[in-house]
Amino acid sequence: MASLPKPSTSRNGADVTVLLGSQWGDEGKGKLSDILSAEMDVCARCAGGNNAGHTIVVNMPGPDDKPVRTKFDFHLLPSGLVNPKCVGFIGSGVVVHVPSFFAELDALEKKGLNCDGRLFVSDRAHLVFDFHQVVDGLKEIELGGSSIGTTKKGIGPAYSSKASRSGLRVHHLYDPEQFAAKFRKLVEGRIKRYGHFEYDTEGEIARYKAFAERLKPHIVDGVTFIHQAISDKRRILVEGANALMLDLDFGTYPFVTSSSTSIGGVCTGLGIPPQSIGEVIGVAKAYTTRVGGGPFPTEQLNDIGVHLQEVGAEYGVTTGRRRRCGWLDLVVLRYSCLVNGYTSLNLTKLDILDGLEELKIATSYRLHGKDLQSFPADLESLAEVEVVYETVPGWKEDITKATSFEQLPEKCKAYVLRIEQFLGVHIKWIGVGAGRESMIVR
Ligand code: 2SA
Ligand code: GDP
Ligand code: MG
Repeated sequence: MASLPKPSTSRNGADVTVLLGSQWGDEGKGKLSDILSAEMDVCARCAGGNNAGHTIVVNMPGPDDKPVRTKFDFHLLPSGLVNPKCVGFIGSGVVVHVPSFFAELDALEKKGLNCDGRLFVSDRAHLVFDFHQVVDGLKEIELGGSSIGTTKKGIGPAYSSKASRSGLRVHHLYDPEQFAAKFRKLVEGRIKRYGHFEYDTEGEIARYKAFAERLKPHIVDGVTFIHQAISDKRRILVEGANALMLDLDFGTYPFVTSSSTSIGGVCTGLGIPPQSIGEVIGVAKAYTTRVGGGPFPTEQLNDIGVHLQEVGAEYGVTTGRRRRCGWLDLVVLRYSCLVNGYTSLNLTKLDILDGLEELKIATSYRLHGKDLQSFPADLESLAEVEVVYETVPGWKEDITKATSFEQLPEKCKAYVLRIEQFLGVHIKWIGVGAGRESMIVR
């Protein structure tokens, strides 16, 4: 791999670099987050919870100092923690399931990653409880055929508690009486709404008393923490979870997650002003995938879809679900660029297209014989659009060993340049394999 430059100079001299998913998630954000975090002091999460799944493949020192290929799956914790000098921060906009927090932390430590003194959680972050996960499942059953296809991690119900102003935040753990009273009320409310479900309310209250002690060293005033880091000129990477098309406002509602996964969520989820943000990097897969329900205009329910799914190993990192697959959709990406204002892009999994005879790229949508001028809000329209494709030749060569753009086959370069030209955003990184070393920097 060519040596990585520091993230390029930002638009306004600001130091916070943001990395966001530009499609429906699983673009490979974790991998770039890991690479950039080698140069960062802090890697922060601002939205979502342990619904996210980021896989990172790195060489860890093994016995006799021989490198051992190691796979890390991150869900709630920031992926940057793979780098021993990087501090992880879970911001106020994240919803935290404390048992999963510790399970993930323990799993990392088992694989040789010591996170002592370098993982912090905002006291304003909301808590996800097991009853939220039960309710997530019950809501999906209630929706029947039109279910969202959630991860059942309780994300929607936890953000509902937050929005309805009855949620519990991390700081509530340290006022046991208030915590117990609010907790009982919350559970009662859910039982009233969804009918009786088995739940050991008092047992949970006791369990959280113990969790509170163990969590204490990790808790900080989230606003002070991040502003101190900014004024100390720390290099900060914000790692987006999920993606623009799953954003509560700008995604394919209601087939979305329940947080702001777009650029706005960075400010609201960390408590920082927009002028502190410099680079905004969009991560885009060279084709498209989606987990869960909802319209997907370029989906390929045929051999191509199966090929992408199998060669790309497209399975959910959190739930193991098969991901739906289709051609690259530039209508989605243009909309994504508009909302998030990417300053550069990382095109990932280009190697998965190796060997395909020809490739299709969606360049516009038509509805009832007319070109659509923008991405439709209405899902019924989205489900009906006719996709206009450009067909380009594929390449036969294996690109997984390429270390520079120049080494890529001509047809592969043309594919990258067509995307760049259409979107008008520089493709600075190109992923050609799962490992940390398989990243071309332009
Ligand atoms: P939720 O659980 O309420 O956030 O689900 C709502 C929708 O958001 C989608 N969603 C995701 N899409 C892609 N990847 C996600 N993370 C995991 C991964 C997914 C997995 O990295 O593979 O393991 O299944 C993720 N998390 C939420 C979800 O599919 C719903 O469409
Ligand atoms: P995230 O949620 O955006 O972090 O992405 P996921 O980790 O859920 O899914 C991306 C998958 O693709 C992971 O298994 C990565 O190891 C893998 N991956 C990332 N970039 C590349 C790439 O350029 N090529 C290949 N072959 N795999 C990649
Ligand atoms: Mg993922």
